[in-house]
Amino acid sequence: MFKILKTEGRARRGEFHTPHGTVQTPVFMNVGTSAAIKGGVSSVDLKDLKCQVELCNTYHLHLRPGDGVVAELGGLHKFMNWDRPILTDSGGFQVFSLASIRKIKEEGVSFQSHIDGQKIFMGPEESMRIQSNLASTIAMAFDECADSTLPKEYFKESVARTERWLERCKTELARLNKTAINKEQMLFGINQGGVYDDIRIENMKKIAKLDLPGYAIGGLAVGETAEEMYHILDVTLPFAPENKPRYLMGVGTPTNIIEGVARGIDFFDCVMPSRNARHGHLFTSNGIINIMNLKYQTDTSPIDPNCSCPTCRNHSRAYVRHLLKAGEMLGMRLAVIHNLYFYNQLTENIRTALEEGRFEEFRKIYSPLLSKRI
Ligand code: PRF
Ligand code: ZN
Repeated sequence: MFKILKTEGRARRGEFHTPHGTVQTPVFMNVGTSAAIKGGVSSVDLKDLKCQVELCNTYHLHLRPGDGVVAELGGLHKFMNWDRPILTDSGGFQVFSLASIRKIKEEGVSFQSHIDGQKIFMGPEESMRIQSNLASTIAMAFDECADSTLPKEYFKESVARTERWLERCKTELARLNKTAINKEQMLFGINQGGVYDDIRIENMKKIAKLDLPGYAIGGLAVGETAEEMYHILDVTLPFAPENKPRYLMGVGTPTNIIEGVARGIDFFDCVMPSRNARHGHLFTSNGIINIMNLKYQTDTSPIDPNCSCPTCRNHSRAYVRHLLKAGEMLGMRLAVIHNLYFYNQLTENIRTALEEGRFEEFRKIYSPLLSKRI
């Protein structure tokens, strides 16, 4: 299902074949938490933004509108009118970051909804049932993304439990797939272990044996330094199956993406392009600009003269700045469109560089440049 077309050092240029079409990797997945990209960007817009995969969240869609409702409507693809691959995150991370947690037990996690406070229980089986109802292309394993400042003893216990949860996810999804909307739904495992090399490596060795269609690295970009994150990738990825895609969850800046690719990562996702856009932080080929800055008030040039996105093709910095300042919905939409296009274009440029054997050269120029505030 995953075909590596070319490599350069540890970096890979690949193709991931799914029932919803082929994904060209390295790829950036666009985050549509509640089946919507924040900033008023529709699934129709996403095609103009070169988006290949949309990511949705189990936790949010379970609370609203309810995965039963989505199943009744034929699954997420029909619901959103998006025919390309969809990846659903398992709820693990969102439960730990958004809900107020009551208790983590062997069976799963009890917590209170961040919307109305109702008491909910989610474990591996519940997460798989919800994701099966959502009928995404790729379901993520139910994991615990523990706080990286917790002691090693805690991680040992937590990772062992997440390993047992992964086996339960695999069993439950295989059972559900027999009668599901999407009978070919895939399960990706998630590596955890904080910043502890030995826990990360042992965990990766163990989960690699389950022969899943893909593997994610979770629990990073949660407060550790970029150097610590790169180090974990350096030591852990050699134990991930070579012929399966690797996904670095919730990462990151353009620099993090280039450095992740250099270490063998194939999939990325991050809220950064949409979140930053809403605050006027816009990515360009020279670094990050703050469009709210007074110097852009009468600037008639596009956000990035090298960008071919619908915003840059049609509107000036001065106009986008005015809209954001005035709190117009359109400002947010135009800014998000630009930033998402930038991320999708970045990964396309990385793919081209890999194809042409000049990724290291690309990395040298752009890794220090693209995440700098200018
Ligand atoms: N686990 C899951 N989703 C995630 C993460 C994780 O560790 C992260 C960590 N950066 C982002 N999204 N299930
Ligand atoms: Zn643009």
